[in-house]
Amino acid sequence: MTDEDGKPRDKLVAIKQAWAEAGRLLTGKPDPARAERLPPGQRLVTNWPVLDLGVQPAVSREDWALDVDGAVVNPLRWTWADLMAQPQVESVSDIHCVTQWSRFDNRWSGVSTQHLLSVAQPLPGAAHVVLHGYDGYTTNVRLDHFAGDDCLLAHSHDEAPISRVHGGPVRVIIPQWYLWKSAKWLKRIEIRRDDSPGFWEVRGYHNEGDPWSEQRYR
Ligand SMILES: Nc1nc2c(c(=O)[nH]1)N[C@H]1C(S)=C(S)[C@@H](COP(=O)(O)O)O[C@H]1N2
Ligand SMILES: [Mo]
Repeated sequence: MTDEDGKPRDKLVAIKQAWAEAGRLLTGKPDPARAERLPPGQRLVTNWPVLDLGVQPAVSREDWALDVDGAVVNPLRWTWADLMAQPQVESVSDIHCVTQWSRFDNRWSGVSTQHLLSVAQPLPGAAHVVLHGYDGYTTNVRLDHFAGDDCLLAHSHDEAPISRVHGGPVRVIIPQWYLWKSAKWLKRIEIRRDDSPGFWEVRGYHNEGDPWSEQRYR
């Protein structure tokens, strides 16, 4: 394939190839509801769009700290060194953004939310989480969803430090939901008994955000 200039349309080819590879997984997925790897209404991209509120805080590793507070036995503050001293995990997952792009096979490394919760120890009755970014962004997620197997506090993407525009030094990754739940520039994790809708959730977005059932808007 060529464009008007007669050059190969590398990008289009790569996208189509990725589509074909996704199709190849049709028989490999145990869950018939997940036979398609691309959720309804999504299109596959091979770049990585940047979305935020227009503020991209510059937080160095030295200045970064994470507070975990609220309904926990052990409120804590982790510096960068503290985070790196925790057990590290890797997890590969797909990104689905509510603005209709999806990106396959993102390799994240960092600390699992399950480990974080084992240290902080939510109190009986704790059921909700609010994630706070250095830019003032917030998003809410149910505690049991936040504790999903593939959820993590990520510092690296495809073996490189997460860049500032994508939420470095540390962002949350919750693969199960649309990407707006994956707070960038993570500053604070607030564990709560009651729910408290975040920035987009109070502006008409769904309280959960399952891409497979298109939980885009409330
Ligand atoms: N702190 C913070 N986290 C955020 C946002 C934001 O504005 N601030 N935007 C959310 C939205 S709406 C999306 S789609 C994703 C975009 O992540 P990306 O820029 O790495 O693609 O980040 C989410 N996390
Ligand atoms: Mo978004």
